[in-house]
Amino acid sequence: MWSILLICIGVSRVGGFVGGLSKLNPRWSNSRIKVPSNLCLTPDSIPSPDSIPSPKKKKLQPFLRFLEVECWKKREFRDLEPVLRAVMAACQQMNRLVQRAQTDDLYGVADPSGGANVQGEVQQQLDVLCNTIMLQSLCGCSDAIVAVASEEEDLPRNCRTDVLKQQSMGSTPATLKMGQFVACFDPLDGSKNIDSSLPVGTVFGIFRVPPGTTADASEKTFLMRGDSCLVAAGYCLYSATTVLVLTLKGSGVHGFTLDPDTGLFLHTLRDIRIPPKGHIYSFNEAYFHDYNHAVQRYLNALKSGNSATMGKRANARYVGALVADVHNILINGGIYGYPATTAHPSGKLRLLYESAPMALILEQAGGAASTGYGRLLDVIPQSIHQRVPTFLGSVENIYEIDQFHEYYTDENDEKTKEVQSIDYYIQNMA
Ligand code: AFP
Repeated sequence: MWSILLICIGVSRVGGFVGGLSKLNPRWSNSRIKVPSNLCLTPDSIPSPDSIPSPKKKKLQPFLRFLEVECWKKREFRDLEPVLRAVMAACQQMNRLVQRAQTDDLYGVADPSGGANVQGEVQQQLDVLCNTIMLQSLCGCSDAIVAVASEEEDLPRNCRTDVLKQQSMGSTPATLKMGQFVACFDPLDGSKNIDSSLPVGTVFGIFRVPPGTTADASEKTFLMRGDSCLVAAGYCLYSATTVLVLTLKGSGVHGFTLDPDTGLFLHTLRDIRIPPKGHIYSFNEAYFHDYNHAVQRYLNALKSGNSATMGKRANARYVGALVADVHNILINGGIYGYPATTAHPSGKLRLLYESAPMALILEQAGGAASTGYGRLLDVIPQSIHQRVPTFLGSVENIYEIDQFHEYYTDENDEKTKEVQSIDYYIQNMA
């Protein structure tokens, strides 16, 4: 009884608040979503979902139509159209899995006896499920992708003979078109976040083997420089909304939000351009004392208001899932960093299926990606699971972190260069 009374009082206050707002702003009184006059809910008075007016839908282009047009415009992407369609369908499936993880008891470790992936990280049930979905979607729809490498797999896998388990055809008949692409992916990045209902994501990159090279599932095939060979990259963020972000090199970066009513990915973010500088920094500061002096100095500059790009407005954000943190930076500007630490001298992020795809997306959106010592997409991988120190973000923020690396070394915490000191830079960059 008391609780019903309290709810009524609370609701009448909310009603009063909304009423007050409508006086301030006529949009509230004209809103299509009316606040019911009797909000003191009893089971009988709860409106059925059908009686709640649905907001007007925007006219947005579906992902598949966008893809059709883009792949028609650029011949070099035509073979990728079925692949990217399948990736979109995979994202829809994985989104459902993520949403159902807790109710359907899908979360938790895959192998309670301690099974870890090749990185030594404990695999979650969802990692394994999403890995299978991505393998099938990249390999199952066409011959374009010859082989795939995943965070969850020790070695690359041949699409035809290993993933689809088709008979090896021996020497390839002349009529059979051989694919020119290989794909790398992290099926469920940040999967530890699932337990606490925080965002997670999927990252993928598609590489075209250089002319004259035959793609196969050998590790050697995958050791390509991102700058010349990474032709498409994307991620899907499962968060407050589910967003698929895609770049086909040279065609900009586009975002598609999953419409929960229709199940379609719709073109909500057209030609995303990252601001030239931003005020958000996204680092795991718990490792501060394990970072090199350049990064420590940089973080101190941000916090003390001495950053050329952020001034006194630096703002920290860290979710602990690369996709979520980088998406935030892509939309609002700033810098994401996973630097080298004493425990991980090359950082934690994997070049081929985390850092390089994100670097391509950032660059195509007008941003930058660096290792602190040079452009990230120039790094030539030595192994498929290679890690790399990673800084992604707005051009000016990335330039600034690179400057700190140039001026401060670990051996000598003093400036190593006298010309253009960091103070000079701070004065001249703004
Ligand atoms: P998991 O996929 O193992 O959860 O790792 C996620 C991740 O690779 C990346 O998404 C995060 O940015 C980063 O690790 C977080 O690592 P820290 O917990 O060390 O900050």
